[in-house]
Amino acid sequence: MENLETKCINTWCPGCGNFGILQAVKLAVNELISKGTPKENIVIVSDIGCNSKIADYLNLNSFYSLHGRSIVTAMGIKLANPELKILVFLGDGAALDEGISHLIHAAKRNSDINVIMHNNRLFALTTGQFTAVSPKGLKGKSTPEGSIEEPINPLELMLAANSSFIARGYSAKIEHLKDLIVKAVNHKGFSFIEVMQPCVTFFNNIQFYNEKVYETVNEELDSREKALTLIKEWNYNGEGKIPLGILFKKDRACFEEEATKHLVKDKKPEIEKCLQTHL
Ligand SMILES: Cc1ncc(C[n+]2csc(CCOP(=O)(O)OP(=O)(O)O)c2C)c(N)n1
Ligand code: SF4
Repeated sequence: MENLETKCINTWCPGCGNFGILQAVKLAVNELISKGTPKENIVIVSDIGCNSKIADYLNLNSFYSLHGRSIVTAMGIKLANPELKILVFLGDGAALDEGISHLIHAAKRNSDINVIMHNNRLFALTTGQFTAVSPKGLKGKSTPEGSIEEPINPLELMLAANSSFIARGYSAKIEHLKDLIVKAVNHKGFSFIEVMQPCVTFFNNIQFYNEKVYETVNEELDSREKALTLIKEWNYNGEGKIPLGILFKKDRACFEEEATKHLVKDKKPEIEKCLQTHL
């Protein structure tokens, strides 16, 4: 096992779902390394929020970004070096409020990056403001009388944005989440994993998730209709069961290959000359 520990003191609240995600990532990274991915080719791009401290707790190459811009930062890194395997960690506030346009465009472009959204359904680091996925009625710092808005369904959004890999995991199902992460990294193209992550301090729904989640194996992965049926089983308010697993996967050309194939073929001598001049 590769030692991925760092010297950083962990400041997550005891019992936080982020611990399960960290453990799943460690297992996934170890599996990728044992199957031939060089450790130095695995890059963490993290955002801002409780979730993003994960970069501090993993002894891997990493870059701190913020407010959903982690997604475009990751796209830039991937474009510069397509050999890299990039894991982007961000919260629901960053992905679906502050940086929602970046998420949609990365999915639309099929950029070969892996977005892992820690969904605790509120802004946790800033002590509990509502986000686009907070249930109607959620009481918090910004909604003392309860949120009056219906939540959006982020997986439905990803399907509409043409994401080529859509999955949902749960922070308490570590082995299952590890498998999702490995499969997402091995998928060529954009991947989106939503991880249900209880915030024990501001929105403790561990019991709710334990009762609601179930693992599914979708036999028609490239069917948009099937994916939509699974995705709509839960409405983010309360009703319905919560399916976990890969809910949609359909291969198509990825952004980095499309964007660079002409460049590499036609412009390589020019680029090399330019580099020589400037070095
Ligand atoms: C420029 C700037 N604006 C606002 C903030 C405050 N801020 C810190 S983290 C955060 C959002 C965190 O929420 P989320 O993305 O859901 O992650 P979580 O903390 O729940 O893991 C915000 C708004 C900041 N640090 N910097
Ligand atoms: S505030 Fe919530 S999300 Fe942040 S570390 Fe504590 S339990 Fe986890």
